Amino acid sequence: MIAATSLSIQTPKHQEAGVPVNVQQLKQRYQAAGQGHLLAFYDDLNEEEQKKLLDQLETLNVERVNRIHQKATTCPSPMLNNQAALLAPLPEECFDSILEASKDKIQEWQTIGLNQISQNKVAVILLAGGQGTRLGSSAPKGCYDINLPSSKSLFQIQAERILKLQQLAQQQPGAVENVTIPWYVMTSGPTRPATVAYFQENNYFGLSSSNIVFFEQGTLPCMTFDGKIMMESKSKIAVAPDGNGGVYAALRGTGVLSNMAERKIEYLNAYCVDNCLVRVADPVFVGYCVQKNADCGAKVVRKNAPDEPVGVVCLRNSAFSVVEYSEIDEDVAHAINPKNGQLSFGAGNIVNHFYTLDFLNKVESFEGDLEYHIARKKIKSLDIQTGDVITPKQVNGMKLEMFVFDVFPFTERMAVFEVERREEFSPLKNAPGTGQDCPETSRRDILQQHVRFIEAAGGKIIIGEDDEQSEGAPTLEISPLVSYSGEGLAEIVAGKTIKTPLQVSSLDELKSAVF
Ligand code: UD2
Repeated sequence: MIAATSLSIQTPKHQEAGVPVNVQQLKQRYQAAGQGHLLAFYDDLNEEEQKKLLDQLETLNVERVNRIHQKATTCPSPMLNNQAALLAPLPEECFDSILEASKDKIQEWQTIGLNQISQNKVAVILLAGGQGTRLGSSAPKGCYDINLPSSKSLFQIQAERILKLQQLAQQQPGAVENVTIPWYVMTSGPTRPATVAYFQENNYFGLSSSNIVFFEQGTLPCMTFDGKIMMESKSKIAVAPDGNGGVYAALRGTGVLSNMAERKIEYLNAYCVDNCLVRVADPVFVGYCVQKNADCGAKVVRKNAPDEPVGVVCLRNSAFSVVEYSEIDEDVAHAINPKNGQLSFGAGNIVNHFYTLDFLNKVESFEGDLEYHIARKKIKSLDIQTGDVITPKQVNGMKLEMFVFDVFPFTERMAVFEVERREEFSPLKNAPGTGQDCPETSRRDILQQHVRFIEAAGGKIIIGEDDEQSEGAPTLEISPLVSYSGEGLAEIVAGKTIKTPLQVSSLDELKSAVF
């Protein structure tokens, strides 16, 4: 088994050359940058700790960090100015909705997408660097078992959807010999080891490991509100992943963009790891964006409440933007369109984006204009006065992060595609038992979808007396290896009946289950 490729941000030249760091120069540089406190305990450290700290300080661009902090904490740039006056809902003509599209139109988009996949022009970027803090799990979110009858994790479900989609595209007329959808998995420092190990332990879920590339996003120092870089210990700067918007620098810095170019990839689908219903590399979405000649695309669902924790896709200063739920003004979130009584700002972002590779290559040219968002956090850190590590009870600092959708104002042709919530969006954000966006709602939404798959294919469901129907959903699980989005079932189930509980892992199993 060829190991999957693992790409990391290239280390600075001097470290490769083993050139010793000039401590005095470094001290002067950090004092000049107002961050001299980072070396306050240098003389207390042993040799190994001193080297670890110096490597961090040498690698860190402290002047850039100061600029970022300065920019993020002074008057917000227009890009982050969420004043209602600057915002406008998406004009009707700016997006299409699968809810209003004809079957023929959807079929047309799907065929365009499947054709692109059949020519090996489509790849996937999985944003998997987030830590499942709210979920209460220390493992990477993709490893999470939402308690399906199969006990499949989110990573496995997504891998099997890729496998099935490769097979569907392989059947397209003129398909290349070995249709593959390369899977670029972005991790952060904290999620990388466990993610790579999980894929290896599971033999890449049946995918060819040569088409799986792990790459790591960057980090940024945690900072106090007055701009001091925080320390985790006397020899270590406190850092945090730089947000899912770190994907662009990571794609470039780790060589992933070159890897995509070598594979002649033209279109990318980037998605959020924690959405159990995600249609990975969705041919309908890809086809829609390709037909619109879009350079960027975003899937949205209708917000179900003003305070739903999703960003809203809208116009800010007449440019496509997303206003994050943590930054939206109350009056904007609650604004109602008098024409239809719906939320004016109701296009909910679901972190499912389309890009052309050309556009991703252009991001570097405007990257300096991208903003950092401030997340106010309680950060375990070193008290510089006493040298003790403190676990704060109050918010005591900030993490600076970039948001993946902050490139949208720079697009030339943005496509926004509304999809059906119950078919495509059920995020896993909260711990078990919370009742919303939690493992139970994820399980319920997948099982209810599989019941709809069978009924749409002309089958009938009988709920068996021993089906506990937890979360109110009949226990019917259909593996993605059997069907990607409900296709290919009619010839087996039309006019037939299925009794739950049932877990279907192959078409043969489905054939033997119907009566
Ligand atoms: C995200 C969206 C929000 C809405 C919501 C729906 C952003 C910035 N916000 O909010 O608009 O769509 O999801 O579920 O996208 N991630 C990384 N590296 C990081 C941080 C996050 O890869 O440093 C990944 C994370 O693994 C996940 C995705 O980005 O796949 C979204 O991250 P989140 O779940 O922390 O974002 P959330 O729920 O605050």
